[in-house]
Amino acid sequence: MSEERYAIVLVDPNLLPGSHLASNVGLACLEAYLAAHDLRVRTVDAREIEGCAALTDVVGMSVMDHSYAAARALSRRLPGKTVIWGGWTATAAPELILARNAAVDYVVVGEGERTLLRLLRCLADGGFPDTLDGVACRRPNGGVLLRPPSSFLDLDGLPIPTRLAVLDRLVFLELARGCHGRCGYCQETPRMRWKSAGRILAEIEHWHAAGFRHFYFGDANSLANVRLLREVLDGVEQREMPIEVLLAGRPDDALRALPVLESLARSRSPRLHSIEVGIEADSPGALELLGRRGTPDTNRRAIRALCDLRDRHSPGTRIHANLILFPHFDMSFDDFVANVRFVGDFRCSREVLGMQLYGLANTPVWHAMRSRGFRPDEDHGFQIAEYTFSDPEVEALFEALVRRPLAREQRRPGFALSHRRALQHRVHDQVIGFYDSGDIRAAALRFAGRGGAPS
Ligand code: B12
Ligand code: SF4
Repeated sequence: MSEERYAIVLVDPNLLPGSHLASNVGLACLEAYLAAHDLRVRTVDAREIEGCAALTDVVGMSVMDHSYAAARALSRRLPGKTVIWGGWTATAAPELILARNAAVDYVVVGEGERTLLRLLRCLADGGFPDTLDGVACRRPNGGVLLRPPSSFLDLDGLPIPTRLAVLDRLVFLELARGCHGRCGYCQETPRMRWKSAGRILAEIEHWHAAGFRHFYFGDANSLANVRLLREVLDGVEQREMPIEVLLAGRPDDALRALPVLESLARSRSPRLHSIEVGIEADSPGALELLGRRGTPDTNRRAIRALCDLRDRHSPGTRIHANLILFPHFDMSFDDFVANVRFVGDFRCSREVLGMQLYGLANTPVWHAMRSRGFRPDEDHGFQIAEYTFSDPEVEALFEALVRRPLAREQRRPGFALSHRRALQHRVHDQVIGFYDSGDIRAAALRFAGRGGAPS
């Protein structure tokens, strides 16, 4: 008797040495959706695909910048299969991907659930998906055909994601999709949609019944809809589910959500585990260069208020202020000094300190970088990470503080993410050193080998 075949095998191509497929929320949603439409699906990691490729004609890969090179190599090893890419990098650069990757047949752009189902049905019927929204493919006579998605999904209508939405006992729960932030360096679509409180509570009940207690209200926007957040937290309290929540949002949203956050900080069930706030930069100039709403004043008021809530009601809660030390190639030295002052004033955690801005494919920042002649790195989803700063003092400082030490680390055999993180910690220590010196500018200039008479 022949083994039953899969309509598609989904792959997370990101294979770190010694790792296994732990979690991927996108694939968790796709698995659940296809299964709900009676398709046989299997999800595997990069090592397992070789073993089960014979059981399917179609392989789907979830591609982000850090997994781009692995996805490309894997796709080449699947001759005779129909290869479909989806995910963030795929969505950002479908034309480039199809032009550079002969092994990729189709790219699904944006939300994958309905589009992938339609594409699989079309392929099973022997059709050519040139009329399907949200699919990019090669035209038979050359060139790429791209039909952007024409509508968004009703999030309440989607099935609850599978166990792949859980990483180390932490459940990643989508409250919304899209983001109205429109920051110039972000690939997120500006069209924002929310799940209803009832649906979110049903998901929490589902995972709670399965024994999970930690919930990441993810997607950078859990503070943006204050009424929804209140309804969800009240619902959790009424249902007496002893869970811990991790929240994320922008400073202005955190300020608007303060009353809700205050009652959450006071509550023992649900408990406020942590809040991650996107500061990104703490000078008006750098925020403007990033195309980011908000001001240093909102940044500071938000973090101060959150630290105050923590100190008064919930000492165990962690406040993460995400900041990019070198946030733009046209930044000034004063922008750097302002960032150091922020890190020092709030003793921001070294774990969330971003060292530099990355140009993500097809964002306004990326286009500006390209017009300067900075080169995309094809192995990292066309990201731009190598560039010079227009201010010579910033350039000298970046070279001494980040670029040269990072290059030295990367030359070591067995360079891994942990080495990068260790460097991030050393940079953080140095930043605190600049701050504690009492004259940030002079200390940083001295470090950069540019003299540095006190200003
Ligand atoms: C929660 C989160 C995390 C969590 C957990 C991620 C997880 N377990 O999946 C943690 C903290 C671990 C994490 C880590 C990282 N993350 Co993260 N993360 C997120 C965040 C905020 C939400 C992810 C999520 O739940 N999405 C909801 C799902 C449903 O959406 P989705 O993944 O896009 O999937 C849909 C479509 O893309 C598509 N699709 C996806 N795959 C496929 C495959 C096929 C075949 C098809 C057809 C369609 C398809 O269909 C899906 C359903 O509609 C996103 C931003 C966001 N809003 O998505 C960033 C984001 C995905 N992360 C990002 C990054 C950079 C990282 C890190 C590299 C950070 C770092 N420096 O370490 C690591 C990488 C870790 C790893 N190995 O994957 C970037 C990726 C950018 C890029 N272009 O690659 C994002 C977009 C944030 C950003 N704006 O920069 N992350
Ligand atoms: S607020 Fe965050 S998710 Fe929203 S557009 Fe800006 S960077 Fe992207």
